[in-house]
Amino acid sequence: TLAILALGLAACSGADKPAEQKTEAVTLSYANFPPKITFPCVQMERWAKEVNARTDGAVTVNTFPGSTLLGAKNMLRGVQEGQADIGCLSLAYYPGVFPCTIATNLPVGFSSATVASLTLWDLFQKYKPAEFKNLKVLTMFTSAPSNVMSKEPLKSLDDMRGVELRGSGSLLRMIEIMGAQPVGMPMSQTPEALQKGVVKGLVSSLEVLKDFNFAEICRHETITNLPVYPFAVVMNLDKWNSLPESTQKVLEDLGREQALWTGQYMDKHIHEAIEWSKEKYGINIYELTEAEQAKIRSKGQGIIADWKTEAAKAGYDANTVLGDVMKLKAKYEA
Ligand code: 3IO
Repeated sequence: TLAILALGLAACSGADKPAEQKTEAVTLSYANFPPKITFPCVQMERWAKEVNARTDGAVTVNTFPGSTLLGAKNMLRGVQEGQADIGCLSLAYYPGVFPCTIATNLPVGFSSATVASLTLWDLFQKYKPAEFKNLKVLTMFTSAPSNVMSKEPLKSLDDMRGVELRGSGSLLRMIEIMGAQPVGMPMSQTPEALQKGVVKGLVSSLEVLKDFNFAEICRHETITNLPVYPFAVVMNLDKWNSLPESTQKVLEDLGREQALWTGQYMDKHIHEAIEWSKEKYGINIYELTEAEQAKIRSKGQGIIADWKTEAAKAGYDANTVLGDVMKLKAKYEA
């Protein structure tokens, strides 16, 4: 009876490994471009903690927020070349590089970061697009729908005419459509550009009012429900291939969960940030008229048409990809 019991225990703990042979310890570096308190870094810390716990301490993740290891624009190459093991990419900062997954940056009217993040993750899983070749995608998520934050009140499209607004990706075209002056730069350069007056406002999700203290300088917010910004967390492929199978499984099992966690964190944090900004700075919030919103939506169709051309050139069946985005969006909004 004892022998049978011992065999059973051995099988449960993995019979091919002696019990004392633990998974080899590994330390991974994880680079991020914005400051530590912002949502890409909050999700990074959560991921690092979960990975350490779920590997029973075998994997330690050293995090580098605030562009201390890699910045917004050299993140992709830095991870490909192994300067960091893991990096957090804002896909809109790399025009033309991610023709498939950038579909989630189109003006399709996502209602939340949770819906958009799960849509992006599922889209990636379906297509496994070549745009991420030589990388392991660990998780993906998005910001919440983008709105205008500005120094002066921009209550109408008339008010926006010629006003320099910072954005990236499709948001640059949306800024142009609204009649404002688009200025492209990563989020990490925006505090300085606002300070210096190079831009009069920005277009992104509203939690930055609190996390970058933009509410102090941008007291006026115009609700526009513009596109979300998609992100990918990627690992150097050689590093991935060097990891034990058991560790790889932990990381793979965390991918979708982390996308959901981050979307939910963002959606909740937006509300906190708006309340905080109202109390601390008395920010003003404006809505465009229905006619102005309809005009923006209608002109946004041109961005979708141009994306289709680009995606087709890259070898994708653009109508099917966009159809998948719309189907997933409807599924997660239900
Ligand atoms: C973003 C990027 C860094 C820190 C906080 C943020 N909130 C929303 C974004 C989206 C983005 O990449 C951008 O450039 O607006």
